[in-house]
Amino acid sequence: MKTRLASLTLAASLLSLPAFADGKVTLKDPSGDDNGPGTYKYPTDTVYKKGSFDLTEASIEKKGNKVDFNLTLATNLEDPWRMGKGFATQMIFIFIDTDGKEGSGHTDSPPGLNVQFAPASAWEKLVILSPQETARVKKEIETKAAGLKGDIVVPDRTKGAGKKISASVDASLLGAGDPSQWGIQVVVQSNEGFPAGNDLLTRKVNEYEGQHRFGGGHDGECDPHAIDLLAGSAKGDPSEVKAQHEMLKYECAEDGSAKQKATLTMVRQSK
Ligand SMILES: [Ca+2]
Ligand SMILES: [Ca+2]
Ligand SMILES: [Ca+2]
Repeated sequence: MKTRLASLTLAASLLSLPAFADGKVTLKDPSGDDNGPGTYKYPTDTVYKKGSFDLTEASIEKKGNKVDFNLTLATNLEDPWRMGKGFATQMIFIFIDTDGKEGSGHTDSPPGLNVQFAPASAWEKLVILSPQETARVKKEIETKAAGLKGDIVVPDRTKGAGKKISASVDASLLGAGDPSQWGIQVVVQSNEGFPAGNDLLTRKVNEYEGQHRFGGGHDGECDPHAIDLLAGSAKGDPSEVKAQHEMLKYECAEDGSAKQKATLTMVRQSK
């Protein structure tokens, strides 16, 4: 009887512990899918070398009172524009659903991405990794995404080395919780120092690619300005390419506004 009770108690305590509650999550993405909904092309300038916007892994780990972010791309980072942070052309958006509750959080995104989130994937926090000065990124958020600014975190330092863009932020800025339990979406964009209109330092996708414009989309704002993102089970499986293309499906109205915006969902660490 005593043994049975003990094993029941053990079973109960195991059940209450979420699987993989180890403070760390590693999500993988297939390579070669840096084409948004399947049609996007890189700008023609040689600084946008092959693989520059191809995400292969996103790792988030809580260490003490810090949360470390490591994003791996398919090619070595370079700093052709002398930004001083070890990378230049990339800009990474990490959306975090900390509570997993339908309808809780933001379903919109900062201007320039042209995506929305499904209500079940509404986000609580967004971490932006940019090669721009932190002060500039914060000022852009202040003026262009005022309604979201309380939930956007810009790390004090972001650096690129090898194929990795890394940053660390105070865990308190991301609310409570264990990264292995979060819903996460990572959107790869390109750092644009001279953003058009109200775009938050993002590079436009047009119908035809140009020296500093992605192609294969639409000249209006109905197309998602997202080059790569996580999808499916985030294990790097080839099926995730199709899942990404599905997620980034969009429809344009005649005036170039969105008839149906691309709607993103979160991915989670597989149990
Ligand atoms: Ca990829
Ligand atoms: Ca466009
Ligand atoms: Ca992808």
